[in-house]
Amino acid sequence: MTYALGTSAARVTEAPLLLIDLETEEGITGRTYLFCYRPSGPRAIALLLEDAVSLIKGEQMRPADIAAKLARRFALLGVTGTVRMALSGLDMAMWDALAKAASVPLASMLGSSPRTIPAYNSCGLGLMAPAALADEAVRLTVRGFKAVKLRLGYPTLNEDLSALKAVRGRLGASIEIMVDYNQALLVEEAVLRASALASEGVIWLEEPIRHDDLAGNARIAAASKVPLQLGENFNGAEAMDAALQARACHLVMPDLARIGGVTGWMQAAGLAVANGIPMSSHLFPEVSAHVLAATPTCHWLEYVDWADLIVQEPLRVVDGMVVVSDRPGTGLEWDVAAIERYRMT
Ligand code: SMN
Ligand code: MG
Repeated sequence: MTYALGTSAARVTEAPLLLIDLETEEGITGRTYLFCYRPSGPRAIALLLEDAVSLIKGEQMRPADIAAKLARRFALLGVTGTVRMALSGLDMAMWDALAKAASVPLASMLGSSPRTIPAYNSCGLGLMAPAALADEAVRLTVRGFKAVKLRLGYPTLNEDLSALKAVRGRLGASIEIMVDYNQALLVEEAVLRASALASEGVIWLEEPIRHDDLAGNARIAAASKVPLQLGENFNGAEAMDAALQARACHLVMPDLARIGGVTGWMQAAGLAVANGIPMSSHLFPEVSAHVLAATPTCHWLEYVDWADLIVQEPLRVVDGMVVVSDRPGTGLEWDVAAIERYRMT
C-alpha cells in the first residue's frame, strides 16, 4: 500500500487481494477481486469459492437465483464473514461476465450508465502524530479530491481533537472530513466525543461503537449532531434493514463483499431509497463506482488505490470525481506481469 492504514483495531500496510476469474462455457471470463484484510483471508476464501462453484457448475448464470441457492446450501456453516465474502465475490464475477456478454458496462446492466461519482480519498490518514497527519492530508488532495477520511479512536478525546485540528488546520474549510472509529468506543464515550467533534465540522461519524449494537448506535445517533455512518459490516441487505429499523444510523456505506455482491447491493439500494438514506460505498472502488451510478441515493464513493498496481487500467479520478469505466463489465482486467511480481507465497 502507498499509505499505511492505522486504524484503532489494526495497522494495515499490505493489501492481501484474492483475484477471481470465473470462466464460462461461452468463453467469457467474469473478473473481480476481494480485499481480504489478513494474509490468511485469500486462502480461506479461495477454498470456499471452489466449494461454492462446485455446487453451481453448469447452471445458467442467474445471480439472484444462485445467491438464494448458495445461501441455503451454506446455511449450516453460516453465511457470514469469509463465507459471505466468497459468495459475494462469486456474485460480482457473475455480474461482470453478464455485462461482458451483453457488451455493456456494468452500470448500464443495472439501469444506469457510466458517469462520474463524487469520491473521498480514503488512503492513509490512520492514527499517527498530528504533524505527520497534516502533511499526509495535503498529499491526499491530489487529483482534486474534496474530502478525506480520518481514522480516530486515540486513547483520549483530546488526542482525537488534536488529530482532527491538525488535519483541518492544514486543509482549510473547503475540504470535507469524515471520521472513522472502527468500533473503538463504548456508548457513553461515543456520545461525548460526537458532541465535541460536531464543532469541528466533520460530515460523518463512522462506526463509533460495536457495529452490531443497534440500540447503542441508535442512542448515539439520536444525540449526535454529526450524521452517524454504518455499513461496512452489514452482513447482507437484511442487516442493513435491521439497522435502519432500529434507527441506528443516518447514512449507510455497504461493502460489496459483505452485502452480497452486486445482487445484495441492489437490494440494499432499494432499502436506502425507501428510507431516504444517502448511500456510500466501502472499498472496491472499481466495482462500487458502477453500482453507485445505479443507486438513487448515491452519496460518496470511498476511494482507495489498492488494486492500481495489478490492473491494466486503474480507476480514473478527475476533479475529485471517479470516472466509471465504460469498458464492458466492470473494466477490471489484470496486468499479468504485475500479478506475477506481487503474487503471495
Ligand atoms: C477500513 C477499511 C479497510 C481496512 C481497514 C479499515 C475502514 C474504512 O473501516 O472504512 O475505510
Ligand atoms: Mg470504516
